[in-house]
Amino acid sequence: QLTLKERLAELIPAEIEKVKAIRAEHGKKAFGPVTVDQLYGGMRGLPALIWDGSVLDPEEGIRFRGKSISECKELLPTAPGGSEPLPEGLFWLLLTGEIPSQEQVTELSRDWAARAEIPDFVKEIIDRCPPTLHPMSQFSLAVTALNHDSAFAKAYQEGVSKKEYWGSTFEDCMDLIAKLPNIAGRIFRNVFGDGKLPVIDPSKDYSANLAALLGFGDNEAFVELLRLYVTIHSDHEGGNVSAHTGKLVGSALSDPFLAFSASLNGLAGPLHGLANQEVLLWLRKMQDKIGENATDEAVKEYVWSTLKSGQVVPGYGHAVLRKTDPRYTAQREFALKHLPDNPLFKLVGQIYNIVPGILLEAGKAKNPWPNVDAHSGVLLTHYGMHQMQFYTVLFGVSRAFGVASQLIWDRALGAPLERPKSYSSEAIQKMFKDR
Ligand code: NMX
Ligand code: MLT
Repeated sequence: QLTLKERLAELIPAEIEKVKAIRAEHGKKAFGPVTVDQLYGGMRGLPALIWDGSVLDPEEGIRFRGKSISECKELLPTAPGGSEPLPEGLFWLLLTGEIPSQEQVTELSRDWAARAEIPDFVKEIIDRCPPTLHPMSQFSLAVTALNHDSAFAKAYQEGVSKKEYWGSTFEDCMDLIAKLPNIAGRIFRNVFGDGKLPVIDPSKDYSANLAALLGFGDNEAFVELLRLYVTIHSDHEGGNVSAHTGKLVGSALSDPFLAFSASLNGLAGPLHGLANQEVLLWLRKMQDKIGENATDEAVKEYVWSTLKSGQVVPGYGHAVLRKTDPRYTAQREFALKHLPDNPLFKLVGQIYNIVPGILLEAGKAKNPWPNVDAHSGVLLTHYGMHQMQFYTVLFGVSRAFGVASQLIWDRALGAPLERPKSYSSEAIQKMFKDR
């Protein structure tokens, strides 16, 4: 059985030829006009990036290498006795477009466990952060510091040929993913707990080790949740803030640690990954204000008060999606199976029946339906992870899978420095003066 790196090495030459052929045949063809509104409007819908791991359809949601979440759940290997997909398999799929065997996935778990240790100075950096520093800032600091041992940065300094960039990028990406559980576990322990951290167990899969480092190793349902969580949060095509940032920074040949720490800084924003923290805070505030088991009328009033005070309803809306996020649905299915009577889960369901109507009536949001963040916190808190400020760290661990996959392909395909053109408002006025 081939290792992931061996399989990639086989796939790369044909992919380089494929891209050459696409460019030769279609390189000068236009997607259509670019409007001034797109420049002012956050580039919505602007075709600007190549991203192979996943594509997002506004109606249907995400497909990883052409496979929907349900198909991934059906096809990807699971843990013995488990039913959720192993993120190891998803990583293989993102990189190769192929479904790995059980042995290949087990080998990946072992490889990541072997690479999991973090340098002492990185431990010290995390330990010296005040517990009041947001876990996402600590996360980003630690990932940046991993650049100390970057194989790509070293190879580049030694004058490696462009054709060989992908090999050391692959090693860095594997190291990056492998070290995230130890970083996340250390931040969690320092900020919210105490005691010793367990060591990574090479006989366990990635999510089982991550759960153990967070203090939930004995809870098999939580481990299953993490398998699903990491899988569905891994990738959401290339234009979202964290993915695009990682690709952009990587295009300067900054190594994967520098590129991914930049992704994390984007993910830490409340309109992006921090929304999972914001959702739970909002739900708790709602319960404080109107009590548990509140009537629909009271919930409606609370939602309106959020909007009227100029805030967004966290967990609702999306820049691309125009229907309920299938990642929300996947988490709902998990909840129906494992925690159907949880009061907060019931509240999330109640809100689902109320918020879209209100957002439509308010008339601004283009998509009134829930996104992934509307559901994730409820599942985590059900199992005892009440520390909302940590939630986005778990999103970050997951997002590394998608960003890393594309960084490897970008270096394999010789993706150039990203450098789009910007315009001043004055230049736009001049340009369209008589048109
Ligand atoms: N609550 C209130 N207003 C909203 C919401 C919402 N959930 N969603 C969109 N709007 C408003 C938006 O603020 C904008 O207002 P204005 O014209 O005053 O600037 C207007 O509706 C049009 O926005 P859209 O074009 O629908 O959305 P856009 O593509 O600009 O932004 C989000 C997408 C996701 C940033 C936006 O829907 C939002 O702020 N949602 C709440 C935060 C959230 O859940 N973010 C997580 C997204 C998923 N993730 O993990 O990254
Ligand atoms: C994501 O997973 O990155 C979010 O849904 C945001 C996006 O796709 O823009």
